[in-house]
Amino acid sequence: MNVSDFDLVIRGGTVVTGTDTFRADIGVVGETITVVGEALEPGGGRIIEADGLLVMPGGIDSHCHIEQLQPDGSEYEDSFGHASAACFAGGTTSVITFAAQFKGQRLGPVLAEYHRRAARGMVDYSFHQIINDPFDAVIEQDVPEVVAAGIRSLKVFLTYDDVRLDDRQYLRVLAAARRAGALVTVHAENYDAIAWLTEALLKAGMTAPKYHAWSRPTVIETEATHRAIALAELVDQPIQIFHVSGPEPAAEIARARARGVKVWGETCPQYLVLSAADMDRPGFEGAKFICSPAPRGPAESEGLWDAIRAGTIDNISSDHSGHSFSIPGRGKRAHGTDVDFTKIPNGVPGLAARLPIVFSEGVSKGRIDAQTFVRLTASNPAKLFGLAPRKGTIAPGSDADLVLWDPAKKVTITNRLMQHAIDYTPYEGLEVTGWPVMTIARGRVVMKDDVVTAAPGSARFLPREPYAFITPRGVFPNGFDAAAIMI
Ligand code: DUC
Ligand code: ZN
Ligand code: ZN
Repeated sequence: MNVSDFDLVIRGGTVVTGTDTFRADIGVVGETITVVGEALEPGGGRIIEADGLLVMPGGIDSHCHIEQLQPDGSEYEDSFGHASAACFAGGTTSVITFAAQFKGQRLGPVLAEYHRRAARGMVDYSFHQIINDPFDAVIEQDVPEVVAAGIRSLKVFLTYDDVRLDDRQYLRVLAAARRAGALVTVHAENYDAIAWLTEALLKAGMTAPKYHAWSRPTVIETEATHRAIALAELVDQPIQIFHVSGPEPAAEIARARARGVKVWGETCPQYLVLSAADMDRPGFEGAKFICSPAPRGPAESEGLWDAIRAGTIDNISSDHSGHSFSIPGRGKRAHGTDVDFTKIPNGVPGLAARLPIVFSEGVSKGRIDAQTFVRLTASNPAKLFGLAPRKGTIAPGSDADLVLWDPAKKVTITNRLMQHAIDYTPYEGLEVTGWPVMTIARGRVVMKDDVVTAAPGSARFLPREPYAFITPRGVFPNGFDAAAIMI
């Protein structure tokens, strides 16, 4: 019997971390786990009985768009408050979202604005700094300053009008990241190929939502993935490829990793359970499923599970994008419904659905074990983005971010359960086995039985210190470090 002044003891659960599964009690003082042991007694604090439940680290969603401004002046519709509720509903306790630079902007004021927004929420947060315009002052002054302020990841788009970088600009960002000590995350699709195919589709009158997938087949993602990795290899700069949609782009990552390149791959639930056929639903319904890369099909989803088991894909984020469906003039209907697929905003909401879908499709269906689930959804993103060991594990000294999980509970996903501000979920009607019954964020119970209780403004910024995981290898194709010379 270990009697102590715990504020909270979680008793009798099966603790699952990224490396171990064992029965233990967890003692929490304030916001922090202090003991993982046996027969803990709180000595006056609260006891939560977790018999029959899995006790796992709170999820980390390292790719989600929240209150993010768009080049056309619109905004992703979920506020940080609503997004926080959705996170807690689905067992997620930390997010890495985005601070988006547009043409001509310096990074300091951009980052300050996103800090103001995120601080109003409840979920702990960091940002990837999006670089859309790598002009001299941004590269020379702003990137080092932003990274020193704890934002240790940059994000670039290789496609999309107004935000995409050409190869020369991408090289410049890679080199700046290398000098500053940051990871680069990449949206990898071929801009010119998409533009060319899109023009042809529109000329042929092929304008319905399903042709979104035709405008960006896998090969244009595979090519851009290859190129993103090759240029990162040239600079010797670690990168993560966002939202890998199938085994072919994943194979590019696997080949590079096999020769030692520091490249990591992420996928999202939409590539595991949705398909191009969803964009062919009647009328405007297909718009609900438009996202980029486009969902492929069951064979590609199975191929992604192979890549997950092989370790090529080691992180599953939501790519949560809040575009409402039914409100005229907003979200998916921003330009009306009688429009070609290029006028429909990209992205699907998924903060709350992420963990249940990955657990159900992965663990409950026998594709992965529970430890792999924890690695994919919490401990790997924590390591890759410099949040470990504070986040992503269950150990003395770590934040008391926990999700209590009923592995047998069967739930049919509905939009009401998602608790975001968006009026639909692309996963409506999906049956899952395994569901979060309680979420604890820094020692506070923030969700119990689908009821979220957390105070607006209780979010905390997670500054990220330099960390060894993303140290470049010091290997250049011909031994010449161009990044040290080219500003
Ligand atoms: N694709 C992105 O690259 N960003 C947000 C939404 C999407 O589908
Ligand atoms: Zn993207
Ligand atoms: Zn995204």
